Amino acid sequence: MSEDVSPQSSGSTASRSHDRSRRLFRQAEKTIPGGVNSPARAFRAVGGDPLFIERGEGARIYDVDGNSYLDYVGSWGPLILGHCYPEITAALEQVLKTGTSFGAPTEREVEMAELICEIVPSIEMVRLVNSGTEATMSAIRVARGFTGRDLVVKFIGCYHGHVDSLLVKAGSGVATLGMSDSGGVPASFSSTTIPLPFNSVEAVEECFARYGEKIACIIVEPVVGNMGCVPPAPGYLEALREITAKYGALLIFDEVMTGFRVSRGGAQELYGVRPDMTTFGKVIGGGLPVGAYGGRKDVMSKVAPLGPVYQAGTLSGNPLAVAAGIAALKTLKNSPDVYKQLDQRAGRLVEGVRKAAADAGVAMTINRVGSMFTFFFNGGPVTDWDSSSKSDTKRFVSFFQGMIELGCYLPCSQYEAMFLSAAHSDDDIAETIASAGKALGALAS
Ligand code: KE4
Repeated sequence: MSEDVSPQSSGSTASRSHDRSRRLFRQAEKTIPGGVNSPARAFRAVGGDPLFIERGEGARIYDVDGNSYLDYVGSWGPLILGHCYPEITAALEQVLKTGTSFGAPTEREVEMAELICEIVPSIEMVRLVNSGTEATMSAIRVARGFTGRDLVVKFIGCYHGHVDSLLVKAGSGVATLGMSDSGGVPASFSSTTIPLPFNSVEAVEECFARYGEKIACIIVEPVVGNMGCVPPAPGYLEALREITAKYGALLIFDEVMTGFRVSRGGAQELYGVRPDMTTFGKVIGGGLPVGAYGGRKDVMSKVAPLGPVYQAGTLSGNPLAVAAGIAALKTLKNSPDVYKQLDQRAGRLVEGVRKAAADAGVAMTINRVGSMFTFFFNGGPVTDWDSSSKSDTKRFVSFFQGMIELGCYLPCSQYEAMFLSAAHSDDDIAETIASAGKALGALAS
């Protein structure tokens, strides 16, 4: 066996061996690009090798070396009820006996669609897909089909999945037609995307004054999770609603992360702003691959086979994933206090860490909406990509590695949201605050 060279073996995690993870990662790198099936997991931003996870239970995950962690990633948001939630597991066991996919309509898909329409009033019709990316890709296609316009407005630092035209990094400032962040995306694909700074009403007004009649839609994370957690400024979402209506563009809320997360009805319920379309993912699959897009009936009537906008998927609405999603949504619908409890517990956790950072003399800004939050190593405020990107990522890395050593699994990037689940107990929160105190103390020393 080759000598163990990963930083984690250099004593930084003396009491925690990661040998099996490291070996598996070296093996994975031979056949999987970067050794991971999604770049976000690669630990590139935090150093060392990614941990290979063997199992999860409630609020905890266990890596292949037998180490236990309190999980604040929750599969990047889906596991709001925690790992191996009994009702979801039971629903899956039932489906396994009757067949996992038919490529034909099933009763469960009707139940799922009716649940989403019931819980999120702006959704009059909804189409199930297999990921958040498929949902956002389809939603902007429908917006273009409905309006007959080409331009799409997105916001710098927002991520809507790996849709060619949405992988765009703007020039700063005034609305310009940006070049793509990703290789392999022709300039012509991203030339119809206008990236603007988040939380600037003025930038949106200027953009619409210039391009308004050609803009099909705005797509926005109503609470941004993908530059770290950044809430909308007071009145911002209302302004987006007003401006899009004024110019006949559609307002798309990308609630893949916030849907059924920041409240039962998502960010649109929390802030009282009704979009024309909404995209979902993560929580609605209960840990299995489910995405969805939906909204106004007149808009969704453009979707084939009803209308001219084509979108399809072999496994869309498959019984296995939909059964997990229904179990998750029914649990959330029938648990009157679940969101209040999530909010209170996350509030306690954040206040404890805020105090620990102050005690350690470490500059930290914490943004939180419900049970999604981010610890920014930043004097703050953090209100957009420009401020978020000024965070001290070196300090984040040290904090991240320290928390791993202490048994807390955080997102491996300063620019991601953390998530609390309903399975995290008061003791788990107390343990996390104590661990954060130690990790922050080590930073300051
Ligand atoms: P998926 O295609 O990954 O299911 O969803 C794409 C997507 C769309 N919209 C929002 C607001 C999202 O946050 C995402 C995906 N989120 C990332 C983490 N921030 C997924 C993790 C990953 O890429 O591995």
